[in-house]
Parts: sequence; structure tokens; C-alpha cells
Amino acid sequence: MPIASQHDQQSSASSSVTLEMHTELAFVDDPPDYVLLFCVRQDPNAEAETYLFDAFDAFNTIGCEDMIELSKDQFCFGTDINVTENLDTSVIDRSIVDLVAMRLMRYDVDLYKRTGSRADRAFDNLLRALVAVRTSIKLNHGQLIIIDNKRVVHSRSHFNAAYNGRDRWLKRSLVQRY
Ligand SMILES: O=C(O)CCC(=O)C(=O)O
Ligand SMILES: [Fe+2]
Repeated sequence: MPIASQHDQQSSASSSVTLEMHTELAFVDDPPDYVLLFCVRQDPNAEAETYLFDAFDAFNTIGCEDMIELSKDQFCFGTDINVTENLDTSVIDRSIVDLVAMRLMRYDVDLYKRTGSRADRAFDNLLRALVAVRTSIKLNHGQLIIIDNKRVVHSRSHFNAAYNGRDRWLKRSLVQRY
């Protein structure tokens, strides 16, 4: 739900800013496999839009060199503001793409730490390819979407929040295979 103090931050409690493109928990060793978003209440003006970006489609349009770059253990993602655990954010040894499984391991525009190397260009080229395959959904009450977190990047438009008990309300679950 929107929280006034986080209205313009990159958090799921924001509302006045676009929540940037991400997969869940990009900064952990093994991010969750699925994200479930259940809409308890849509925003009264039905402005909020959830955007989905299928990496399988994006992979088709980026070059081999970028794919190889993205598969190297050389990317660093910081933790997000809702994570209170003391995680080490200095890890620069994560890959974005698993080339064998053709899976997207992680992606987060806000948390990505640039290094000024060739890796940044591959990150940006993937961003362009993802943006080109964007689809969207306006979740209505009672609807649930299940997002494959190792295939699909998601984000959310800005929307109006009134903090009057009638704001948009989603419940999120993260699911891990074992
Ligand atoms: O509000 C949305 O539609 C998506 C929010 C989101 O990305 C999340 O809660 O992880
Ligand atoms: Fe999310």
C-alpha cells in the first residue's frame, strides 16, 4: 500500500513515481522463482499499471557479445530500502543471464551499480530490448498475477494516493523452488 513517507522512493509503497524495472531480490544469491501479486483493491481512478517485460523475447534481439557479457559473474546490485537484513552490498560477482538454461537470473535498474566497464553497455542494451517488448496490466480487485521472476522483469506506473484507507492494495508473495 502507498505510504506517504515513501511516495517518491523506489519502494513498493511508492505512488508518485514510476517503480523502475526489476526482478525481485536481484541482490541475493538465489532470487525467488516466482512473484505473486494479488490485488485486494485497485486504486479508485484505475491509474496504476503493472508493466511486464519478457526477457525471452528481449534475448532474441540482443547480440551474442552482450549475452556473453550478461552471463559473466561481474554485476553488482545494492539492497533495496525495505530490506533490513545486513546484507553485503559490495558483491560484484553476480550474473544476469544463465546462458545454459536461458534464464534471467536478476535485473534491477535502480539497484544496479555501474562499473564503467563493458558490462554497463550489455546492461543498457538489455534494458532497451526489454523496453521494446513491454506489456501491461491494470490489476483489478480479486486478480492475481504469477510472474516468472527468472524470465519476466516488472515495474509499475505512478498513480494517485490519498492515504484515506481506500488506496491501492496489493499482497505480494515470493516463491522459491527447492
Ligand atoms: O505495484 C505493482 O503493480 C508492482 C509492485 C512491485 O513491483 C512489487 O510489489 O514487487
Ligand atoms: Fe516487484
